Amino acid sequence: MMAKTALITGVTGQDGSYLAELLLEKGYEVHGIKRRSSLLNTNRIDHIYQDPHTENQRFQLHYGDLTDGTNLTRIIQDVQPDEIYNLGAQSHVAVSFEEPEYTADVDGLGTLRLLESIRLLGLTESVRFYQASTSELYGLVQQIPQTESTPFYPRSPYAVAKLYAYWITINYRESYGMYACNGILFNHESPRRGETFVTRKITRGLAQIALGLDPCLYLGNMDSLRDWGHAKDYVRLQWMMLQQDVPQDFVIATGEQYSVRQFVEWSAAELGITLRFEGSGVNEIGIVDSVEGEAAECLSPGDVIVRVDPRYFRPAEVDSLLGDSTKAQFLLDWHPQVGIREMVSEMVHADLDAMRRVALLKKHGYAVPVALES
Ligand code: NDP
Ligand code: GDR
Repeated sequence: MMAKTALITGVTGQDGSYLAELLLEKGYEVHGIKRRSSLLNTNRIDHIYQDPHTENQRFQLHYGDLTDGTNLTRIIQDVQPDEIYNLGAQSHVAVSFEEPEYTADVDGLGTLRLLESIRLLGLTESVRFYQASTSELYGLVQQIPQTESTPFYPRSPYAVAKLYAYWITINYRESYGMYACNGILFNHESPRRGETFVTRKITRGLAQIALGLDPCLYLGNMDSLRDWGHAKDYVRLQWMMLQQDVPQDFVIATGEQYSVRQFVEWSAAELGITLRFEGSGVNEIGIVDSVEGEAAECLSPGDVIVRVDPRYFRPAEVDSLLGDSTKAQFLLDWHPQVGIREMVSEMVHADLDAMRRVALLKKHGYAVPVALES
């Protein structure tokens, strides 16, 4: 059997990096699209980078952008992929309120550009297409838990753009018989999660506090409820979805829901800190109740280490998401393997290790890049 070829947009992101690893393990030739940036932006995939001068190179990067249709067409023509995973996006919900037009262009029209390139190149019968759809489509939730048939009610420019991408994917499937499908993925996290998403902001922020690098973590809506899974489990499903006889859309979730506050408590506990929350809304604070281990060198009972800052509130919030992935479990035999407490522990300890290195550099008088410190 010839090795398959995959093209991944968003290969430098959290999911793209795990998916590239998975496909390489499966023997694929993997091509990724990365954006040009003034500084290197490949740290999540540096460990699988292959020098272009090596023989039988199986991992290759191409400069590109989802806003540039001719570039996408050229890359698809050159690569002739069997599978395309469209993971690239302006993926931050809060940022989409600040950059709504750009978000629509990348997340909505970017998907159309890929599908249209496939069609114009005459590849509709040979290419399988995965679209990274999202639980944000449900927005103002109308049914709990959410399944493939729950009505959508997007609540942000990001979600509205992703709604267009969801439907244009189905439209190309129905109009041109393409193998194209949507994974409606609920929040998934990992040590590679972007630093400004709430889980990583919490694990990183608390690790800094535990080592005395920062006094306080500022958060937005503490009552928000999410269904958090592990990114590794979710990229496995992305691949499985393209290996079926018939293209279909699937919800991917754990079926468990917790608040942002609970995530903070569990993360603190991993660091030996027991937190007590007082007040509500903008006045809520997290106070150290007791502390043991390494964190006790920098913290004492009574210290306020979590505060709410309204600047992190969103113009319209998605208060509660809880997915039902029965269809994926039944038809694909997909089951999440990493539980939430295990994931919290993995993320906290990865950030603690990174922050210990920062603390060591500082202690010996070396300058620490702001990106590491803040
Ligand atoms: P990340 O934000 O970690 O990665 C996004 C990727 O898209 C990065 O590689 C980024 O490049 C790239 N990108 C951004 N803008 C463009 C552009 N204009 N052209 C080309 N590439 C671009 O997201 P995740 O890995 O977490 O998510 C992957 C996909 O899944 C996204 O589409 C996201 O919206 C969706 N999703 C994610 C969920 C989650 O919980 N993680 C849940 C449901 C859906 P760069 O590195 O240069 O910034
Ligand atoms: P989300 O993830 O918006 O669900 O989108 P995020 O982690 O940003 O927010 C989750 C919830 O936490 C609340 N929150 C905060 N969020 C951030 N970022 N920063 C804070 O300080 C903070 N305090 C509270 C938010 O209000 C929200 O309710 C993610 C992205 O990966 C999307 O691309 C993806 O489609 C969805 O998950 C499913």
